[in-house]
Amino acid sequence: MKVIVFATNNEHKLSEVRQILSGMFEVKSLKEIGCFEELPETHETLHENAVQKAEYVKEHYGYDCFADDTGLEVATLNGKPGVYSARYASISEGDWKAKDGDHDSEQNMKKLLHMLNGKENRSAQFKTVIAWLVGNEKHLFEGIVTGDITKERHGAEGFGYDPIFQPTGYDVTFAEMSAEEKNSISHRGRAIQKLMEFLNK
Ligand code: ITT
Repeated sequence: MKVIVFATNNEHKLSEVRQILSGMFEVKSLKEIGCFEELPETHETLHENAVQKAEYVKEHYGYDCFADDTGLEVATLNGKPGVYSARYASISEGDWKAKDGDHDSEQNMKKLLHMLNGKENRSAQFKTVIAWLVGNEKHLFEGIVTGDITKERHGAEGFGYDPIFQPTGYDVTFAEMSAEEKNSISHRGRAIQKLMEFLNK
């Protein structure tokens, strides 16, 4: 089986992507190649950040690899938190006072529910951009799923903002779905689907 490195420090993403690509690729984690550092993610777009993470691993560790950058874009907040989704709660805004630390999903959801308090329009979309760096080639794949931000958390599956994201056409959140069900319709699942169509050409 072909070996590919997934340039992520997010264990949840790793297990989702391993499940989707199982039987096709052996997906190695950063730990498995001896990379224990935070990857740089300094740009203003998902595309640039995905490329930056994958290029960093390819340049420093020499493996073919891919990276995923994901954002939750909320219509009434002009697309925020978007590229800042991982550290949304650590940004002061309106009467929200910054909390310490990145990647605190509980605080990130708390802030988002706070920012949407009293708003009628709760529509949002998850967007994933995958940067695929193999040999000398670089390819980008994008996946989107639309939905609504619920008023309260529901469910315990998944990760990140899943307990407050209800995809269009469903009456449950991502956190109330099995991993397989989420993968079959999610932003990440769709981006990987496009990647697989490309690979099968
Ligand atoms: P890497 O950069 O190491 O891949 P990360 O967790 O920093 O991991 P992102 O910057 O892409 O990844 O993620 C942005 C935020 O969006 C982060 O807080 C995640 O928890 C959240 N997120 C990403 N994918 C998600 C999903 O499928 N469901 C819910 N939340 C998600």
